[in-house]
Amino acid sequence: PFLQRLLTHETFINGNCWTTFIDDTPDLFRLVRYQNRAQRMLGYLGDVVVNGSQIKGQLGDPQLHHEIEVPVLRNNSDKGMGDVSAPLQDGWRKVLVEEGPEAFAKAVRKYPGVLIMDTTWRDAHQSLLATRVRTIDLLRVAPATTHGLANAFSLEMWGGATFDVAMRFLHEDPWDRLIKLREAVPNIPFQMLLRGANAVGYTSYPDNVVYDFCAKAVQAGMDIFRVFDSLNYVENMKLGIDAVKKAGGVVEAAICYSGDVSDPEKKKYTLDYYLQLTQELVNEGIHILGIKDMAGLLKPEAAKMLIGAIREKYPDLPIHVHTHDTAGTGVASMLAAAAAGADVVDAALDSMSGMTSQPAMGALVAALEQTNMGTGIRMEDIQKLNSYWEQARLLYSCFEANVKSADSGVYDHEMPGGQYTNLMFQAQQLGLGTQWRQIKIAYEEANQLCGDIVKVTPSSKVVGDLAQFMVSNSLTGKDVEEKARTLSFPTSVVEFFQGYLGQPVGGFPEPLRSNIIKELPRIDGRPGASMPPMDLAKLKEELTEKYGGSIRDYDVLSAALYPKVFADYREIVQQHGDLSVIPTRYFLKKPEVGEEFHIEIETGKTLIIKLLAIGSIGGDGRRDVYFELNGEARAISINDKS
Ligand code: 3PY
Ligand code: ZN
Repeated sequence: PFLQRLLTHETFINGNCWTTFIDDTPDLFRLVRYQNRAQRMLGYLGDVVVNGSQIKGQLGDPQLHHEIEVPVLRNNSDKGMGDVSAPLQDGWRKVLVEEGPEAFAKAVRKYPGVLIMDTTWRDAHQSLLATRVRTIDLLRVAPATTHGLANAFSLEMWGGATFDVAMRFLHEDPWDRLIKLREAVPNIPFQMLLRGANAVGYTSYPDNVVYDFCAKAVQAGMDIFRVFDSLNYVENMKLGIDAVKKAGGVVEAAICYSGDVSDPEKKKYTLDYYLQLTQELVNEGIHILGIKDMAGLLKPEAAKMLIGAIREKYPDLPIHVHTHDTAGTGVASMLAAAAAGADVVDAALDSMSGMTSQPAMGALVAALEQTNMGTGIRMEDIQKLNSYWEQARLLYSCFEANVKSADSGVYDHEMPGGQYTNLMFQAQQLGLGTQWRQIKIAYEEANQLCGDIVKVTPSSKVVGDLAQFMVSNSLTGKDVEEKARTLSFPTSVVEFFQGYLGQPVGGFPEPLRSNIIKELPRIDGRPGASMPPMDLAKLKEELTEKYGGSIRDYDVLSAALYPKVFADYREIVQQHGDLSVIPTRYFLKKPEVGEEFHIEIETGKTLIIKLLAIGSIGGDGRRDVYFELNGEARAISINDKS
């Protein structure tokens, strides 16, 4: 095609071809690059045709066989929502951008109703669909969302597991997701989950990495950071809080909720404990207090007690409550929280809600409408957005964890929503599916062995790993205590007991700690405090040398947080280009022969592709796959792995 283009070029035909012609005709090179890009992408599609999708965790094919229909919302001009074909500028983000985090927090506190954070773009799919929702499907619903959820407090759309899963399993860039969505959604604040000193990772990082990460996140479009620590260890949180503040973001410092404040028998995580913790966070000058009920343990009465007590003591502090609907109490608990003085509560669009995800937005909004705590979100818009997510749920059906019902057993095992589906799925894959019940029992025991800790990423991984270790080695809690010196525990467990995550409430249980870590070093303060800063400038040089000049500061952070995951991701990009633009149906499943589909590789540049035929296998174990690409036939040779 390059030659063809050259030979048919007007200048060339007219014989005016001098040596600088090629330099003066950059179109030719753009063409080559573009052809190259298309070819590399066909390599991916061809591989899916021959070998099936290799996306980890995928079981079967998507159940949706057409493009998701994008909803069209009705004009809402009395709210300033005029032309629904363009993004809306009005919303809470305007207050934040124009007046800054303090004024934003004050305005939220003053709002007469209750505001909603929509978790559909982060926690909901992390909890139901293994975090597998791709940027392309978020971008498609973004225009409707800017209007439908214009009065939402925020959209949770980044952080938690989305960062590494994007690179690791979806082969796409998490920063691009943030940047592109920001452009599409100028009016609703974006919120992310920041694991304090663990940032978006599973371990502690040097302080400068956390600072730089937050600064770059704000630069790319992040607004509100829910900062937590997986052990409620305030020293770790202080770092995250300071990093967000310096970056200019809104600090929502979150208490992770464990136990049951309404149960006098539960003595560890009491109302007094949470009030004391709130005071410590307030001392840090936070903008908003988050109550992060990651497992869905906050029963309605407990919500009333906890939020009521904090509201009374801190009348000016905005309170934002998060829960999971694992036991089925989500809506009731959020209503109780709102009645007790919460300013913001979390929900997910109906078809992405329930069970291990957040409570249903429609139910919550409808219930709040009957009170004087309206959310400013129209029910009809929820229905329209919901129709998109109903279809998306089918598109991603191959990542469903198959949770079919509520589980009030969560009050005993206390598994966070995201981990529940994950562990259930892993148990099935490891052939331990029938022993799922055993895993839950072991999880409860493992938690007690660790000292009844707060369980949320990454501390929940420690308990989960220990539970799986116990089940696969047929060990009871008592066995673990007795044989601890001779057992070879998972690394995460050993490191937890060494103190690599921080200090748990009430300290480490002894003699178990000493028996597990033996002579290994102990960290008795904040783990990051003893880490030397990472030389990010040097890392950038190394990456640039390896990958060329396209390395951005964002990439440096991806590599700093996840060196191996980033390297693997880059390798796939070198091989196939940016795969995030492939529509999900063709990313996960081969097209039918003769089926035509489109890939917009950049604005205004679309590949029109058709699968023509699949060749027979050659002696070298390879097959040719024939595509039509923008009207031209292309053959791609693919190694048949079957
Ligand atoms: C995460 O850290 O990813 C969580 O979702 C915790 O709830
Ligand atoms: Zn959550």
